[in-house]
Amino acid sequence: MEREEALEIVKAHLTEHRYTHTVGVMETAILLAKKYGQNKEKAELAAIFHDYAKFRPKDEMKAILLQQQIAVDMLDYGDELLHAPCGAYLVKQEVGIDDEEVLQAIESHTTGRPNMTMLEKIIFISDYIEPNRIFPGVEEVRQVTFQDIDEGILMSIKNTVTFLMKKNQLVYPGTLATYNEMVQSRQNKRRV
Ligand code: DGI
Ligand code: FE
Ligand code: FE
Repeated sequence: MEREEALEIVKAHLTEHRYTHTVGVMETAILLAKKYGQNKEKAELAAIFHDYAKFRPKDEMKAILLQQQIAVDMLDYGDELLHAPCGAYLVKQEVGIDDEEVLQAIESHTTGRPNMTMLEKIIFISDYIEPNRIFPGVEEVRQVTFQDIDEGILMSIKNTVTFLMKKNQLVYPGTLATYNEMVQSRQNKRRV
């Protein structure tokens, strides 16, 4: 699918603000795909559709996850998580995207998952550092990500978990599983 067609499809599902964010994620994901030797078209497609389900009614998303038995463990950890697995399901059903690597990157874009592919890592961190994101510390994560993507992802997870804890919000265990696996793989790399 061409970029313009994909953008036009997703635009109808998003607010102006969220569309601007999506274009930022797309541009960042393409830069990171170049930097880390990944397929630019896949990165572009996953980025464009990563927040496809962001504005679906929560009840509709919960019903889909239960019916399809996808990511049901997320249902107890807050509605913000649901658009990621739901988005992967809906872009397959409604848009006809069937590239499993692309769908996986959409599915894991909010919480990550252990042993992410490089494409998943690129979408996960592009969502966090795209140019329209402005919060304390984001510039440092941007710089680090272009040196060492794993380090950038670890920084972003630490920030997110700290942010959730400060607000007494639940932390999805899968987010911590992502964190733990990345720390372990970094330790293993250093031991070699
Ligand atoms: O969809 P975006 O806003 O672009 O970004 P996102 O898909 O990373 O979603 C961010 C939201 O998800 C934000 O409100 C915090 C929430 N979130 C991220 N990780 C976790 C989480 N919420 C819970 N409960 N647990 C998590 O581990
Ligand atoms: Fe999202
Ligand atoms: Fe996003």
